[in-house]
Amino acid sequence: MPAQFLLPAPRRQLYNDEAGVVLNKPQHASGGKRLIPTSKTAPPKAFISGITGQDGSYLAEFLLAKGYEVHGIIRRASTFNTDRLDHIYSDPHEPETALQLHYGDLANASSLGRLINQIQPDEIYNLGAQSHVRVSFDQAEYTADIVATGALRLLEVFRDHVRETGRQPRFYQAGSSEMFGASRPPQNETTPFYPRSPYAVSKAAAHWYAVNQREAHNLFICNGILFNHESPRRGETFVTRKITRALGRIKFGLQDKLYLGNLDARRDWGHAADYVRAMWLMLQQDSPDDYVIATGESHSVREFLDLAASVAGVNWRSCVDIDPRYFRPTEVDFLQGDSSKARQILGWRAEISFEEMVRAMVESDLELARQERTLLEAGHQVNPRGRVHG
Ligand code: NAP
Ligand code: F7E
Repeated sequence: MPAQFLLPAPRRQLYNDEAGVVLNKPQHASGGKRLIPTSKTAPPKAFISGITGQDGSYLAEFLLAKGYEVHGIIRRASTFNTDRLDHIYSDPHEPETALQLHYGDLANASSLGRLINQIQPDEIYNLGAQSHVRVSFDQAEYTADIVATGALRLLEVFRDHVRETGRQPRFYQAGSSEMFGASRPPQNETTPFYPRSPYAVSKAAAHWYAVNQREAHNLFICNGILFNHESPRRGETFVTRKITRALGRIKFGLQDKLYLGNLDARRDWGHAADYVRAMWLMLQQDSPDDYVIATGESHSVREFLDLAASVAGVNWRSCVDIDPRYFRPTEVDFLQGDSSKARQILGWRAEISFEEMVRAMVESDLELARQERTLLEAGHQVNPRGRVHG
């Protein structure tokens, strides 16, 4: 369904011209309780960069269910890029549309500033990123521009907005366990960063920009340090989805081989639906802080493959080949998070187990493959998706 985009009309004057710039002390400095929702009639508003991604779609769903008005930025693309949102998107001409999409890009600060000033969000979630670690070795400068400088652009817009309006919105920065890189597991908030890719270096820079803005300007900014989280909506070039997608197609006779890289790497894999709840919880606290979000369990890529293949009923040893192109120049060998702080302060814990997540992903990709097979058998031509390597 073609998506249409709407710029909402400004609801009230942005700047207090009579009084000049309003400099209210941020609420968190006095340990006050959360202000939003501001009234019984006005729903809280969230602004999400990266709304078309895996996490953005789960977060949008989560916030809509909580009664938020959700605004997301999408990039102009020559093909539709709102697949993950189509089920919650409604025509903006309909009254009371709670999800609104706007063109925007983390490379373009002035448009971000206009949007934040027009929307006046209560919560800003910066999830936008070139998020593929392997790709970041090929596109280091671009990755730095979007992941590190892009975060800084949005933080600067946020800071100006607070200063100029006296409003007290809150900011979530999507940090990553990749920042720990070569540091020994288990990793928690006190573990030193030792990034092993341009992506991880950029995320570490974004993390410190966020910490510095919080301390320098007394702003409500939280860094979530999230370990890997997956779902049936995971991008198809990340290893988990690459595996489940291929197993589905192999099962239905649509492909023969799956080429992978390092099967020994270990990751702490959770489910994205659990992890977006943690993002929101961070912004509901009295004071801003940084939190590790993880299951505490670690599995190798081989273990993931074993389990997924047994759910799919495929003998992976006969169809998986190792292709060195998927090795990384510098690998992150072992991630296992310790999220005791989030458990104690946020009351957060992962509710979906590793086994449940793998099963959900495999079943969803078996269904996709079944659809493809059915179309082929009915004589339709089907162009398989995902010809790009990753
Ligand atoms: P994802 O599926 O790759 O989504 C990334 C999102 O960022 C997409 O909406 C993408 O838009 C958008 N984006 C890319 N470049 C942009 C730009 N220049 N301006 C604005 N938006 C841009 O990633 P995810 O898995 O949902 O992850 C969400 C965030 O959490 C990312 O920052 C990621 O680095 C971080 N993170 C993820 C994990 C994980 O395991 N999933 C763990 C830790 C941290 P298009 O759809 O147009 O490409
Ligand atoms: O790789 C190995 C690969 O690309 C996981 C991003 O969301 O999580 C993600 O980054 C492991 C690595 O995710 C293939 O070498 C083997 O050791 O699924 P991945 P990632 O690099 O951990 C973090 C937390 C983020 O923040 C990132 O945004 O799997 N692996 N064979 C492979 N990986 C891929 N992609 N493809 C393979 O064929």
